[in-house]
Amino acid sequence: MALELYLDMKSQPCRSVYIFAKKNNIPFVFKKVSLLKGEHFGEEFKKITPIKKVPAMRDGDFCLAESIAIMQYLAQKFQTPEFWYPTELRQRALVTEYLSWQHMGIRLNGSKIFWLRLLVPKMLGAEVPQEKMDLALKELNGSLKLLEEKFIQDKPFIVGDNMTLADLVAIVEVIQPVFSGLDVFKERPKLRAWRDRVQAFIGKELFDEAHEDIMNVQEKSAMLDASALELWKPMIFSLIM
Ligand SMILES: N[C@@H](CCC(=O)N[C@@H](CS)C(=O)NCC(=O)O)C(=O)O
Repeated sequence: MALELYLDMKSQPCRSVYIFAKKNNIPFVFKKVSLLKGEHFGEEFKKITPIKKVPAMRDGDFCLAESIAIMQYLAQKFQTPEFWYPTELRQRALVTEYLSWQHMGIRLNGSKIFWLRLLVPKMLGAEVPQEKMDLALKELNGSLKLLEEKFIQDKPFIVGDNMTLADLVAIVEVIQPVFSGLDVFKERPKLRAWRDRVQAFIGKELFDEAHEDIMNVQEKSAMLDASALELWKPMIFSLIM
């Protein structure tokens, strides 16, 4: 049975798993789980993971959730090149440090901006209170400053001269607010140079292919039906209340 990846390409962690698998020529079956249609709440997907979030993976009778766990599994199973997840003690610790920090350290703040700037007004027609927006921007700026000053510093990549899982996981999160019209790279030349290196490493074709769906999210969110909106309302209101 072929390895299955359950993905919605509007999701940042799904894009990192997708890029990782494609870049390493790992064969897989793409199983689309539409977040906007609420398919991740369905009975079928619950059998893959009761966590009810994408990405998820099935390899025979083995199911796994969480993007980082999936990529580490794939790296080990398919013996991907050493640079992705180096075995040297300190290098690996630094990759793990970033991967542990990023969930709350940057993903949360970048996602919040994406929701507040794009999906909340578009999906709900709701106005976001200015103080909520200001606070979210302040938090994102703090995250980006840490990414530049603590993690990237003056190195080509987060852990030094080579691309690792840390850079892949970082780029998909850092770029998410850009699709809501916020240019996070403006006035951040160091971050911009790092982005260019990471994108060049991944390759323009694969990078663009992975981001095609999110680029069109504005039109797609406008086509949502009311039942799908109901699924997301509690989460959306928690952001603006
Ligand atoms: N820590 C998880 C995060 C997974 C996650 O939050 N996925 C989102 C999409 S980006 C999701 O499925 N959300 C559905 C929901 O919250 O109901 C990972 O890295 O895989």
